[in-house]
Amino acid sequence: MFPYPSGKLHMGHVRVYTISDTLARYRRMAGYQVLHPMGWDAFGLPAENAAIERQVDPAQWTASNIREMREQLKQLLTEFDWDREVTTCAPDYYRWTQHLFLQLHRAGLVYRKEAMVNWDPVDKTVLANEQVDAEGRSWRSGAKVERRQLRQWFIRITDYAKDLLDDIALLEGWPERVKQMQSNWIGQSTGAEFDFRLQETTEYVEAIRVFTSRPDTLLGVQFIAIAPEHPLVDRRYLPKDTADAVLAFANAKESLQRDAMASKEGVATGLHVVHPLTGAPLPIYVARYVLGDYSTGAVMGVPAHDRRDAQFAMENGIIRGMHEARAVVQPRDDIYTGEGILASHCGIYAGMTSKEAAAAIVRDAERKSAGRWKTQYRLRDWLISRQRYWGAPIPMVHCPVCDVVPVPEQDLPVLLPSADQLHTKGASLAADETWRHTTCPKCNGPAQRDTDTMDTFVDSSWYFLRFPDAHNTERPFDGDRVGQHVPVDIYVGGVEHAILHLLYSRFLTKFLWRQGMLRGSRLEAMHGEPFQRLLTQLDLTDPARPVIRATGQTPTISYEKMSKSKYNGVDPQAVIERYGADCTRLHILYKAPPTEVLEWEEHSIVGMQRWLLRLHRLAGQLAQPAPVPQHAPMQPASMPPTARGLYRQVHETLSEMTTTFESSFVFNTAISHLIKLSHGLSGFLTAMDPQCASSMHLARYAMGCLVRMLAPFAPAMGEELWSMLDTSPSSPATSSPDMAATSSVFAAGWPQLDPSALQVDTIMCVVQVNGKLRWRFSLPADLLGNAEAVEAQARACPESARYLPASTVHDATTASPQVRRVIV
Ligand code: ANZ
Ligand code: ZN
Repeated sequence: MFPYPSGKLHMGHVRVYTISDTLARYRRMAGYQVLHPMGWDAFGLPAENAAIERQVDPAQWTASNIREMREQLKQLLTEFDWDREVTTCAPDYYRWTQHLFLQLHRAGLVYRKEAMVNWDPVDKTVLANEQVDAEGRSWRSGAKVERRQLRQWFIRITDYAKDLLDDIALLEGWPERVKQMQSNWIGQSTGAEFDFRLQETTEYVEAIRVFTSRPDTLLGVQFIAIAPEHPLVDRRYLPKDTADAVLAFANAKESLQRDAMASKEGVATGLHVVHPLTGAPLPIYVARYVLGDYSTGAVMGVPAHDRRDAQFAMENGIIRGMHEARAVVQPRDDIYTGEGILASHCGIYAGMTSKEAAAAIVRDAERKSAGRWKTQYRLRDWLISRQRYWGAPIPMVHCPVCDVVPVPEQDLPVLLPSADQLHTKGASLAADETWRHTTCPKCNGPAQRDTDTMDTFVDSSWYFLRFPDAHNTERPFDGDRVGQHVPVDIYVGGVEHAILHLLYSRFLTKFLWRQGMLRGSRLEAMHGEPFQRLLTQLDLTDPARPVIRATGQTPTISYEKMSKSKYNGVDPQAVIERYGADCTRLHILYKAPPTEVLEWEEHSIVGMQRWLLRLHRLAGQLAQPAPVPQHAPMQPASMPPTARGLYRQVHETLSEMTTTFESSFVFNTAISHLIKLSHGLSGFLTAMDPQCASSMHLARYAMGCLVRMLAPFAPAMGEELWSMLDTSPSSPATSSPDMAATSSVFAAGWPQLDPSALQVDTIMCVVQVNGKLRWRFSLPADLLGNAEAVEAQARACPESARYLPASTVHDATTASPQVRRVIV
């Protein structure tokens, strides 16, 4: 995930980019072609605020931040494809963001609608929620912020709700938790909708539609509650004697703050609906607990079975008790939210179970065209308008004659005006009258540009698709070319993006794939999903707690969030300068697996530094004027036991490392295996005869493997040690990128695994009699799988006389490759 160019790398960045760099380096060593790109999520509010505070141009501020952070990433020894660098605030990028906006518009997925925003009446600008302080004042002008309805641009992501939900099943390489978060955010809810016809006829509104997850409770409806934003809340439709009070209630600022406390507040409209099945009249209330932007913005009030409805009904005197209001039989005169048997006063539905009743009720309502089954999603359409300067301008023109007209493709990009106005007139493009003024692309008459810019989530919803074709000047990318590269094999980033960024990227990629703008067989198989594997770093807002496996207890944990704000002086640059990039990289991966919280303990980085020094000494001991051996001196079977032990350890480590890089990503354990291997090698060196050529050969071979396994984590040390091992005059003493490729450890490739090294001679067997573990014995490995021979071996043990009289051996399954279980 590309970073926001705030100006300085923080430790969170260091972790993410060390992981991706380590993976990329491993893959390259293993023979893959790797596209490991980098870019900048460069539009957005912080740059604009910094610009206003410092009286600079946000473009310059951003560019200098990018320069600094690019340097820092290089100091971290990350190897990115800098020639594919993508910067979202560059016109040759945002031109394509605007192009994609127009594609969405053409496909009918963009529309304008009124929405509520924070309005600063002094600066005459819209404020983000973060710019309004606790007293509701503007951070900048200090003015009391107003809530205003403004026309805003939306993307109809809800059209994709079902696909976005269903296709989560295809995301096998994603963490379960992230998938759960995606699924909850989309929030599918199944139930029915019912239409309640208005009793008092109004010309415009005929019926109020509600969504309910409990159609079986339709017979218990006592009132209808609508949101303050509901279209019925309009002077034209309201009775004269209630209109003032209803409008005053609905327009009060508090009516938009929905919290639990507000649930009982409401006002009667004086209007009524007719129950679709019984014909009974029911009052309509405007209620604060009804959300204007969920489903239809209206609910059927069932006090006997819903707590909020009950609270509202009691408070507003709609019912006296629950008895007459219940639909489902309940044990006490109380609110009962479960399912049950329909109550005796429910006519033909009495006695049915909730399920049967729901089916019958929906069927009957359907016959009267007053109801139907309905699947509802919590997901809202994506509000992308920002009344801010530092973003991609929305490529639309407002003409008094032709209405809203898209900017023609050949006129893209709609460039941002200069930032001069920003310091004097406020942060919205609306302040720049010269820029605003334009001609209509349709009728050539005078017209106005749209002054909104796009949410930066639009910029970041497609940047990864630009990397494989970063210099395309004709299109955002070539659909076939990029279709070869997506889904992205591994996407590494913070879990704070687990919802919105991933959802928007999934949506946009699916859209492009469905439109035929992206084509590829893997994409086909993944239904246009953008990311095959997702590797997320835990954020401290995460409520999940680790559990100690052995005891099942929750450990006491202390941690500090590593963000810019709570950063406690851990400046990666200072750490890199002090300990070196290799040590910093190793340390950050060693301290915790990527999905867990990282606690920064600078003092423990010293241990890592010492280990690297020890490796340096080892390489010095093993230096010879000869190439680093690629193979062991002889077959493992003919090695003496200590040599064989070292050889096995090399390959066990190699096998662990490969699994780590390919699938588990548990880098801390991988690094501890490397450390153990270095201890094994030191021990072997101390014990071996320095004159023995084949021992020396093996030791150098082992060190060569160790160095190659270290290199993805610690690239500089990897190169250094590799060059030390071979001191022949023809080979360079040190390596640098422009030297012959063969001198680099990365060109040496990933070591080859020798499976025969992993073979073991004996296997530990446990004997379990009637569920009790009785004894262990060691079994010759070649008897594995031969149940009779295993049983014979078990019976030959002295313990068998006591525990295994004449019982039959039931099972001789393998519990693990190392432990054989004999169950009696
Ligand atoms: C009647 C009823 C009876 C309800 C009952 C629940 C229990 P989920 O499952 O989260 O989708 N509802 C519908 N639209 C609403 C809105 N705009 N604002 C607030 N509440 C709304 O929730 C669906 C339930 O939430 C609906 O089912 C409705 O209350 C309420 F025993 O209808 B129910
Ligand atoms: Zn026009």
